Amino acid sequence: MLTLAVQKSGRLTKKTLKLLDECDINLQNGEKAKLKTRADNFDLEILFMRDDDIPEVVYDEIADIGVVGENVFLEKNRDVKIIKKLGFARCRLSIGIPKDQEYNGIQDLDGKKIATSYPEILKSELTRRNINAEIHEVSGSVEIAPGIELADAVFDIVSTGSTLRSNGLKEVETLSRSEAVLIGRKTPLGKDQKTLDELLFRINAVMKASNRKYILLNAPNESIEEICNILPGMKSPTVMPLAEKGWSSIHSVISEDDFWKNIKKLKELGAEGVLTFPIEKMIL
Ligand code: PRT
Ligand code: ZN
Repeated sequence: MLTLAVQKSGRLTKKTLKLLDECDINLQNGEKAKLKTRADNFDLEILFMRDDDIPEVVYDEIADIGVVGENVFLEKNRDVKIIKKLGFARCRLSIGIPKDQEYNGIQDLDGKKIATSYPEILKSELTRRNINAEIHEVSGSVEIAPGIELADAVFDIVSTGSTLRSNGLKEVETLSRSEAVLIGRKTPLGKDQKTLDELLFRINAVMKASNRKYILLNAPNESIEEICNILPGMKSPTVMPLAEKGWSSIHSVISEDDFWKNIKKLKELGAEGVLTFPIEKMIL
């Protein structure tokens, strides 16, 4: 059976379980499962644990695959591989300094003391940029370090920036970015490889569909060609005559971005009764 390690309780948990649900994989006990659970309808076992332990258990072959932030994958530096980027839990890893302090560029960090929970990532990013700074490892509450004179700067995960701001810091440099990734061991999976391939096929179908909508509208026949150019769909749009003469119904697939970019133009072309629906899965 394929074994997947999932964060027990944190920023990755809900979205990982939602992704499995969208792949139509039903877990016994669902979100109430504590340490481990199995899928009812898929050859998959789930182990719940702290995200920091996931690269290690995948390396040790206790789990075959796992979901972690790319930052944890990089920091733990275990001999495991990224199988797929999953597109959620996006964040950046940035340098923050006291907000009143002047900053003219990365060379200002030379000789400074930087507090972080990600010393390995910071070390490699600074080396890559030829900066020599002292790295001070802390396990949590990184942002308070400059305030208590433990460090001159911090290197931490930033999403909205509000944690930095509320600690009197400003974000001055992004050194790395992260999103949730599916990791796996490098050694062969044997017969479980087939299950992983099936899981990846489903994940791809769900991810492709995730920012797309099914769009349906009515249009005067003379606009069909121009509207079809705006809505190319997967192969080409479906065009069906309406009961009312001179009008057709057009069905297609559109990204959320393109929908908002083009809706005014579609209206100008005479489109009426525009409806959009979420798409669950998309296989090209
Ligand atoms: O308990 P366990 O060890 O399993 O969890 P954890 O506390 O180590 O991790 P968790 O659940 O906080 O985050 C899991 C993963 O989510 C991280 O490894 C990142 O890959 C990703 N992620 C995405 C984030 C954030 N966004 C995020 N904003 N992880 C942490 N933060 C924290 C950050 O540390 C800082 O304190 O949020 C604060 C910054 O947020 P803003 O919005 O104020 O800028
Ligand atoms: Zn953690």
